[in-house]
Amino acid sequence: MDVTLVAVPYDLGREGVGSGRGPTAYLEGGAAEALRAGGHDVEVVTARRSAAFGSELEAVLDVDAAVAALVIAAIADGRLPLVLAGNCNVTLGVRAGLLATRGDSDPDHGRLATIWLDAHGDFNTPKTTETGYLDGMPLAMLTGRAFPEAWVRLGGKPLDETLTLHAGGRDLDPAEAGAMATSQITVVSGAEVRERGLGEALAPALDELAARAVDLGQVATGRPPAQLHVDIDVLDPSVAPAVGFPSPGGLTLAELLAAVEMSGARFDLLALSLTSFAPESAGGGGTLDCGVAVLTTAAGVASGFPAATRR
Ligand SMILES: [Mn+2]
Repeated sequence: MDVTLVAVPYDLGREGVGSGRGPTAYLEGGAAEALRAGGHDVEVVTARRSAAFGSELEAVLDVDAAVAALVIAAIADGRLPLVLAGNCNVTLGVRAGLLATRGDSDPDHGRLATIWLDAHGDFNTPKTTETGYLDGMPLAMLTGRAFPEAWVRLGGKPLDETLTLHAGGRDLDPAEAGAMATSQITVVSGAEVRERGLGEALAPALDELAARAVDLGQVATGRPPAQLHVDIDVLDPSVAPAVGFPSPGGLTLAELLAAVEMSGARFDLLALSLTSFAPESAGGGGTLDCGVAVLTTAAGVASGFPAATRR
């Protein structure tokens, strides 16, 4: 598989601070080399904000527009975009890029599903947030509930909630949790994973999501397309502690890699966004290794190699 690593060294539009250092740390820690060792051709590009920092929202969307352009270029070259980002808002830019490569008349345009693995809901809106923290809202932005003007700025359109799966969540604000529970998003909570095991909890939810995506396409051939979002804080802090908002009760690394493989078995994975690694926090090295394992696993399943034959 030809892979483009898209580095997005920003934390809410601010360059090289906090989790904005994560992408560079992955690259300096051997992410490209690990992918090459797996047989992939790797190019590395970096997203850059085009204008001076104004408001946080404008800076985020500026970065997302740059990400979209790099995703479009990667897809045009037949490459898989693996996006390393400080925070989760970057997934809007990935979606905008993917949609732009397809065009409004393509039936796949409407059935691009999103699988979102995250300790947090990321589903706050300006009305439900208790802190105003913008990166508590990216899934709500993706689905058009928060700052719908983002889709005017980026092009494309919001994600259909029925094509959205959120898994591994365990740290949601009360109003945010209520909004997610009454939404049409398929939710597999971290508690469900703990109680039932990952396979039992996630497989039927992924099956349903894939069936809905196929139904929405006019031609139900092949696997439906999806973008995969992995906030590395979906892992338990005992495994990946170097994140901004660690939350206990998370996945093991084996469970996360299995979730990536289960997603790849049911969907044509078009892009990955990997977020929230804060390398200067304690435990940075172990967290880095986890993220690199996510990258190599995602590239492997997107290549269609069965897990058993990958090295
Ligand atoms: Mn997140």
